Amino acid sequence: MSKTIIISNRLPIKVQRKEEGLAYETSEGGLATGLGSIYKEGDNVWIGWPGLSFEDEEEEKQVVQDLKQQSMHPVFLTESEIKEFYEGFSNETLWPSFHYFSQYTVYDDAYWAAYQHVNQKFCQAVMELAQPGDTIWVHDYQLLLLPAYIREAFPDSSIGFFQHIPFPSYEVFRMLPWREQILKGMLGADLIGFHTYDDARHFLSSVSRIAGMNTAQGLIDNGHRQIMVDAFPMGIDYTKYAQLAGSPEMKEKLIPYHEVLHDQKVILSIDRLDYSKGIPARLQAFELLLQEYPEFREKVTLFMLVVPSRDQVEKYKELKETIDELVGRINSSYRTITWNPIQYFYRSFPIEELSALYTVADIALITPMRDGMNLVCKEFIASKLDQKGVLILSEMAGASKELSEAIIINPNDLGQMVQAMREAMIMPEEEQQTRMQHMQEVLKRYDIHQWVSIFMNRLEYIKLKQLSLATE
Ligand code: GDG
Repeated sequence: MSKTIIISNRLPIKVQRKEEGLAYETSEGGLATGLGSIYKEGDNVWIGWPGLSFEDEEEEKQVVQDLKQQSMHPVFLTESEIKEFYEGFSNETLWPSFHYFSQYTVYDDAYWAAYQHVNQKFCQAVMELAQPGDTIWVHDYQLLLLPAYIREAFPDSSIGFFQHIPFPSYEVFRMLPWREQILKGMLGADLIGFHTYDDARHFLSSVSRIAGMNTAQGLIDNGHRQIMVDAFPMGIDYTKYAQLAGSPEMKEKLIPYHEVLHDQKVILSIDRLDYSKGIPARLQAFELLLQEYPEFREKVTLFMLVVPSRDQVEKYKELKETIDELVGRINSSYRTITWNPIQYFYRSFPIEELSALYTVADIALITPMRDGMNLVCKEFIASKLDQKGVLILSEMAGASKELSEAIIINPNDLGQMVQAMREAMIMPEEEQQTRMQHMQEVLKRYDIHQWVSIFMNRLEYIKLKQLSLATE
């Protein structure tokens, strides 16, 4: 019986070391939910890094056994691999480059060597568990070389690859010294998916110009196999967010918010700490709003959640300082005894609290400089049971391609962001509801379960097509 293997850098689990031993908490992330119905079935398995370094081989053996019960298989990384493969090549080379922050890109051969080595390590784990004919789905930019490594070991297997972050234009991608090896790595897959057609188009253009392959109609012929490239915009677990927002506990959760906020409008901003998310420009635009439209002072509060992330990396430390300074400056300039313009939190919240914020917010201000998709804006929409609320969304987020009823802005245009906030503050409820209804329909129809099933069906289709071409 063939099985399905999912591979991502991180396993959908958090491991914690407690006094009584190791504790495992399953992730509530969208991908884990969507793939839950797959990896937990039969012999299927999810391979990935459990996110901690362990003390000795005994402890590692324990982790292998514990995770096996939950259909997971760990790949252990050493301290230096975490530094060079994960923080290094993945987050200091590929991440900035693919998000069009080329000036931040670190070009380091040692990072590249570690990246190749760890991708091989993941391949070893696959080889231990896979049989020829299995279906394998590799996720994201940390594992771009893995499809080709697996292909070498199992030439006939079905391999899908999905990239969760943007794929940059050829002119940006070509700057990477390892561009050709990266493309060849990805081309080990049979189906290569991105969030948007633009990402897919950029990838195809790099394949044609760097690898010299024919890419007509999103199909690549590498001389042995036909490889399909397409857009699969990722959805969310819509029902989960709608149910959370409508749960009986939610009313109670909202009481303290209403006590503090009275009749103020709430603008919500939620992101991981990352320069790609455009947080400083968003703060500057909010400051301009208060400066240019004094009538909004004491009438609006910005709830800004920044979730700690990668704060060992220098660029992220600097960003945190910039945000702290901006928030301090704006609050100290405009606050009154009864009003604080920005409620700023630098920590993560339980999902129920997040849902309360989505429910209470009048406006979601999502203005990344670049974002593969952005799920926060979709979760906000799913939480709006009364369909009141306005989404302001950057045109640089993949989600803007689907959510055309949002107020779409260019995150580099502060003036436009100020006008968008003003428009959102005074938008009639009827208009809010019409826009929200359209966006909800799109997200309900194309949720995370649909996304998984469409990708898997397409992978099956291209595999059958390859077979029929081979027998022609
Ligand atoms: C990458 C791409 C693409 C946030 N704060 C808390 C919390 N979250 C959850 C949100 C949402 C998720 O984290 C963030 O998802 P995003 O899509 O916004 O961003 P990335 O993490 O950068 O993810 C991105 C995504 O992959 C999927 O393909 O959309 O473009 O960069 O689900 O709800 N969850 C909890 N507490 C928090 O404080 N529990």
